[in-house]
Amino acid sequence: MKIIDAKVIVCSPGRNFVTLKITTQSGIYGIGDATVNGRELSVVSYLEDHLLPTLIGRDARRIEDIWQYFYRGAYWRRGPITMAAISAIDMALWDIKAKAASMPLYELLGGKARDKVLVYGHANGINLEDSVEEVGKYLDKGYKAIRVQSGIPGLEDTYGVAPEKMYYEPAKGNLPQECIWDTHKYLNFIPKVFEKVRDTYGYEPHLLHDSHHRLSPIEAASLGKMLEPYRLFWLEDTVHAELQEGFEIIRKHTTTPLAVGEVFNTVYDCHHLITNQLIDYIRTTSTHAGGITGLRKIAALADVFHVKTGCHGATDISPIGLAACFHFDISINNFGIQEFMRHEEKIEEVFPNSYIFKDGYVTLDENKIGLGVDIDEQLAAKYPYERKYLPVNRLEDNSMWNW
Ligand code: GCO
Ligand code: MG
Repeated sequence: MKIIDAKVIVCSPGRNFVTLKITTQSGIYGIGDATVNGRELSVVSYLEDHLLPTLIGRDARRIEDIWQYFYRGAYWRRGPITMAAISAIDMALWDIKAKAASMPLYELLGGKARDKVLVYGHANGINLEDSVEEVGKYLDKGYKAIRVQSGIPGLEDTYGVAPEKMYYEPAKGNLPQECIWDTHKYLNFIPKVFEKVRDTYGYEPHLLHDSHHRLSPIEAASLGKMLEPYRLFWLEDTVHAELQEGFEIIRKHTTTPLAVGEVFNTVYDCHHLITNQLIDYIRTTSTHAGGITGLRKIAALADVFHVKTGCHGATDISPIGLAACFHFDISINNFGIQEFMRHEEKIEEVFPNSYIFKDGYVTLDENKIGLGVDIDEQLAAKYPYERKYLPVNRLEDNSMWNW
């Protein structure tokens, strides 16, 4: 099954996406997601200038070999750009293989290990009352798990909060927005949000929270401790995980479950945290950690060490990347939860898909072969690329901080 064509499609139906389409001699094609938010064109160049010329002519059936060729075959390996490019190739090849077998992809991954995939949505409020109200809306929609973020009194902009609510996307503007951060204000406020949410809705819904890399290990430990009474499903990205030994400090002090890894790209980024049981959920995702092949390697290691998966599924993961996550989620045993932010309608139109949300879970259409998602290229062409940046953070004294 010879690969005869591979092309990159960039579109911006509300936000930028990089899509790879691989076509084989038999006429079967597959698609993959290579979007890196705010750095899209670097992946386009890595694919077009370096990988695709060597992909043409290869046998599309040899997924592991092609993965290894691009992973081991690169002297300068790993990193988000390299791995997003490999991810897209990998996803497209799995899509082709499953289409050739006339099966939904999960069948090739061992079949369903569960009937449905637990997902969490995002309740974002500009203040405490607004956040509590938003949680109610998600409960009304049937969500069983909800991530809660809130504007912080005294801070103008807070990660995870925007007027668009359901379709929150932080990358905007022709130049990066500069936000001001203050950990003291944040730590004083966030426990009150969870206290109010639990007082209002009780302990049945799963609640999650993302600190988005802003704390030091001891601050993270203190937050985890303060949140213990509210029994979170997870506390995510408290610290930037570059210094992984820092997680030992957090772990020593709190029983709040910890999630990390949406910015990780390989099993080597997470093996210390996994093998030392310093985290409970690994957030690596299809689009950034080497596709289905990369994710399966990470999940297999995690399984041995009581770590479950919780794939990143923000709106910068296209419906193709999200579909790849769902097939992976449904087929492994140590699945924990899947992030599901939902895309705007015009994105859904460009990427017609077949995953179905109902009562807090996503199911996959058994009659759809491959990934069960496509790209409408004519429609995509109507939305050309727009340069957009993720924001940056400064502290109140104007020094740089993590966003
Ligand atoms: C999440 C993430 C996102 C990221 C975004 C960056 O947990 O969903 O933290 O909100 O900020 O994906 O591109
Ligand atoms: Mg996150």
